[in-house]
Amino acid sequence: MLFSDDMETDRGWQVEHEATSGRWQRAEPRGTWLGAIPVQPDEDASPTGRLAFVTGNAGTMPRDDDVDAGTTRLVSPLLDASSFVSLELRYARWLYREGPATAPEDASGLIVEVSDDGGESWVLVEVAAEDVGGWIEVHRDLDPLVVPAERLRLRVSAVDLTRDYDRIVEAALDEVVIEGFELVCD
Ligand SMILES: [Ca+2]
Ligand SMILES: [Ca+2]
Ligand SMILES: [Ca+2]
Repeated sequence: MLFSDDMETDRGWQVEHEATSGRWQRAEPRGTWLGAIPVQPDEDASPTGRLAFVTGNAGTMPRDDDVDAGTTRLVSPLLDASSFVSLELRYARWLYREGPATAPEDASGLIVEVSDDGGESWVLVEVAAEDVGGWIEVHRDLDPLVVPAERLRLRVSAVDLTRDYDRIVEAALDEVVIEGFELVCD
Protein backbone atom coordinates (compact mmCIF):
# COMPACT_ATOMS: atom_id res chain seq x y z
CA MET A 1 0.00 0.00 0.00
CA LEU A 2 1.52 3.30 -1.08
CA PHE A 3 -1.22 5.64 0.13
CA SER A 4 -4.62 5.28 1.72
CA ASP A 5 -6.61 8.31 2.81
CA ASP A 6 -10.14 8.36 4.15
CA MET A 7 -9.84 12.14 4.64
CA GLU A 8 -10.51 11.81 8.37
CA THR A 9 -7.12 13.36 9.20
CA ASP A 10 -4.90 15.95 7.50
CA ARG A 11 -2.52 14.06 5.23
CA GLY A 12 -1.04 17.14 3.60
CA TRP A 13 -3.27 17.84 0.61
CA GLN A 14 -2.83 21.37 -0.74
CA VAL A 15 -5.41 23.59 -2.41
CA GLU A 16 -4.67 25.82 -5.40
CA HIS A 17 -7.77 27.92 -5.71
CA GLU A 18 -8.34 30.05 -8.81
CA ALA A 19 -12.11 30.35 -8.72
CA THR A 20 -14.40 32.86 -6.99
CA SER A 21 -16.09 30.27 -4.76
CA GLY A 22 -16.23 26.56 -4.04
CA ARG A 23 -12.71 26.25 -2.60
CA TRP A 24 -11.81 22.63 -1.77
CA GLN A 25 -12.03 22.01 1.96
CA ARG A 26 -11.92 18.96 4.18
CA ALA A 27 -15.19 18.92 6.09
CA GLU A 28 -18.27 17.00 7.09
CA PRO A 29 -20.25 17.62 3.88
CA ARG A 30 -23.31 19.80 4.20
CA GLY A 31 -25.84 18.46 1.72
CA THR A 32 -27.73 20.62 -0.76
CA TRP A 33 -30.53 19.54 -3.06
CA LEU A 34 -32.24 20.76 -6.20
CA GLY A 35 -35.69 19.35 -5.58
CA ALA A 36 -35.00 15.70 -4.77
CA ILE A 37 -31.66 15.61 -6.59
CA PRO A 38 -28.56 15.76 -4.40
CA VAL A 39 -26.19 18.52 -5.49
CA GLN A 40 -23.58 18.40 -2.72
CA PRO A 41 -23.32 15.20 -0.67
CA ASP A 42 -24.58 15.20 2.90
CA GLU A 43 -22.35 12.28 3.84
CA ASP A 44 -18.80 11.25 3.06
CA ALA A 45 -17.96 7.97 1.31
CA SER A 46 -16.08 6.20 4.11
CA PRO A 47 -17.71 3.18 5.76
CA THR A 48 -17.04 4.54 9.23
CA GLY A 49 -15.88 8.07 8.45
CA ARG A 50 -17.35 11.51 8.57
CA LEU A 51 -15.10 13.81 6.51
CA ALA A 52 -14.43 14.30 2.80
CA PHE A 53 -13.05 17.02 0.57
CA VAL A 54 -15.88 19.12 -0.88
CA THR A 55 -15.94 22.18 -3.12
CA GLY A 56 -17.08 24.73 -0.56
CA ASN A 57 -19.24 23.84 2.41
CA ALA A 58 -21.05 27.09 3.17
CA GLY A 59 -24.76 27.68 2.79
CA THR A 60 -27.78 25.44 2.46
CA MET A 61 -29.07 26.22 -1.04
CA PRO A 62 -27.82 24.43 -4.19
CA ARG A 63 -26.16 27.53 -5.63
CA ASP A 64 -24.38 28.36 -2.38
CA ASP A 65 -20.60 27.94 -2.48
CA ASP A 66 -20.35 25.88 -5.67
CA VAL A 67 -17.42 26.37 -8.06
CA ASP A 68 -17.71 29.66 -9.97
CA ALA A 69 -15.57 31.43 -12.55
CA GLY A 70 -12.47 29.26 -12.48
CA THR A 71 -10.79 26.14 -11.16
CA THR A 72 -10.15 24.85 -7.67
CA ARG A 73 -7.40 22.22 -7.48
CA LEU A 74 -6.71 19.68 -4.77
CA VAL A 75 -3.10 18.42 -4.85
CA SER A 76 -1.95 15.35 -2.93
CA PRO A 77 1.19 15.18 -0.83
CA LEU A 78 4.32 13.86 -2.56
CA LEU A 79 4.37 10.08 -2.55
CA ASP A 80 7.52 8.00 -2.91
CA ALA A 81 6.54 5.11 -5.17
CA SER A 82 10.09 4.12 -6.10
CA SER A 83 9.85 0.71 -4.41
CA PHE A 84 6.81 -0.24 -6.50
CA VAL A 85 6.78 -1.94 -9.89
CA SER A 86 3.06 -1.54 -10.59
CA LEU A 87 0.43 0.90 -9.34
CA GLU A 88 -3.32 1.20 -9.28
CA LEU A 89 -5.51 4.03 -8.09
CA ARG A 90 -8.93 3.98 -6.49
CA TYR A 91 -11.03 6.86 -5.25
CA ALA A 92 -14.59 7.84 -4.51
CA ARG A 93 -15.66 11.01 -6.25
CA TRP A 94 -18.78 13.05 -6.57
CA LEU A 95 -19.73 15.44 -9.35
CA TYR A 96 -22.90 17.34 -9.82
CA ARG A 97 -22.77 19.43 -12.98
CA GLU A 98 -25.89 21.26 -13.93
CA GLY A 99 -27.18 21.50 -17.46
CA PRO A 100 -26.09 20.41 -20.93
CA ALA A 101 -22.63 20.56 -22.43
CA THR A 102 -21.90 23.92 -23.98
CA ALA A 103 -19.06 25.52 -25.89
CA PRO A 104 -15.53 24.30 -25.05
CA GLU A 105 -14.65 27.67 -23.56
CA ASP A 106 -17.50 27.12 -21.08
CA ALA A 107 -15.87 23.92 -19.81
CA SER A 108 -16.99 22.62 -16.45
CA GLY A 109 -16.60 19.38 -14.57
CA LEU A 110 -14.03 17.33 -12.72
CA ILE A 111 -10.51 16.49 -13.90
CA VAL A 112 -8.27 13.90 -12.21
CA GLU A 113 -4.58 13.80 -13.10
CA VAL A 114 -1.43 12.07 -11.92
CA SER A 115 2.21 13.20 -12.04
CA ASP A 116 5.44 11.23 -11.67
CA ASP A 117 7.66 14.32 -11.45
CA GLY A 118 6.20 16.08 -8.44
CA GLY A 119 3.73 18.13 -10.48
CA GLU A 120 5.96 19.49 -13.26
CA SER A 121 3.81 17.63 -15.77
CA TRP A 122 0.42 15.94 -15.46
CA VAL A 123 -1.22 12.97 -17.17
CA LEU A 124 -4.99 12.67 -17.42
CA VAL A 125 -6.69 9.94 -15.40
CA GLU A 126 -10.31 10.94 -15.85
CA VAL A 127 -12.53 13.80 -17.04
CA ALA A 128 -16.09 13.78 -15.73
CA ALA A 129 -18.60 16.27 -17.08
CA GLU A 130 -22.08 14.79 -17.17
CA ASP A 131 -22.62 13.35 -13.73
CA VAL A 132 -25.72 14.03 -11.70
CA GLY A 133 -24.52 13.61 -8.14
CA GLY A 134 -23.85 10.46 -6.13
CA TRP A 135 -20.61 8.88 -4.95
CA ILE A 136 -18.89 6.94 -7.72
CA GLU A 137 -15.98 4.59 -7.14
CA VAL A 138 -13.29 4.90 -9.79
CA HIS A 139 -10.58 2.31 -10.33
CA ARG A 140 -7.66 2.96 -12.71
CA ASP A 141 -4.49 1.12 -13.64
CA LEU A 142 -1.73 3.75 -13.40
CA ASP A 143 0.94 1.71 -15.21
CA PRO A 144 0.14 3.08 -18.70
CA LEU A 145 0.19 6.62 -17.31
CA VAL A 146 3.19 7.06 -15.01
CA VAL A 147 6.32 5.29 -13.82
CA PRO A 148 6.48 4.49 -10.10
CA ALA A 149 8.75 7.37 -9.16
CA GLU A 150 9.90 9.11 -6.00
CA ARG A 151 7.73 12.14 -6.64
CA LEU A 152 4.26 10.88 -7.43
CA ARG A 153 1.31 13.22 -6.98
CA LEU A 154 -2.42 13.24 -7.66
CA ARG A 155 -4.42 16.35 -8.60
CA VAL A 156 -8.20 16.70 -8.62
CA SER A 157 -9.61 19.84 -10.23
CA ALA A 158 -13.17 21.09 -10.18
CA VAL A 159 -13.85 23.57 -12.97
CA ASP A 160 -16.64 25.97 -13.83
CA LEU A 161 -15.79 28.37 -16.62
CA THR A 162 -19.43 28.93 -17.59
CA ARG A 163 -20.00 32.56 -18.46
CA ASP A 164 -23.58 32.71 -19.65
CA TYR A 165 -25.34 31.59 -16.48
CA ASP A 166 -24.79 30.48 -12.90
CA ARG A 167 -24.15 26.78 -13.54
CA ILE A 168 -23.95 24.59 -10.45
CA VAL A 169 -20.73 22.56 -10.21
CA GLU A 170 -20.15 20.62 -6.99
CA ALA A 171 -17.47 17.98 -6.49
CA ALA A 172 -16.24 15.85 -3.61
CA LEU A 173 -13.43 13.36 -3.02
CA ASP A 174 -12.93 10.61 -0.44
CA GLU A 175 -11.30 7.18 0.03
CA VAL A 176 -8.20 7.60 -2.11
CA VAL A 177 -6.03 4.48 -2.32
CA ILE A 178 -2.86 3.91 -4.35
CA GLU A 179 -1.45 0.42 -4.13
CA GLY A 180 0.37 -2.15 -6.22
CA PHE A 181 3.23 -4.58 -6.32
CA GLU A 182 6.22 -3.60 -4.24
CA LEU A 183 9.79 -4.75 -4.72
CA VAL A 184 10.97 -6.43 -1.56
CA CYS A 185 14.75 -6.62 -1.09
CA ASP A 186 16.05 -9.14 1.40
CA1 LIG B 1 -14.07 10.04 4.72
CA1 LIG C 1 -20.21 23.50 -2.24
CA1 LIG D 1 -21.00 27.66 -10.66
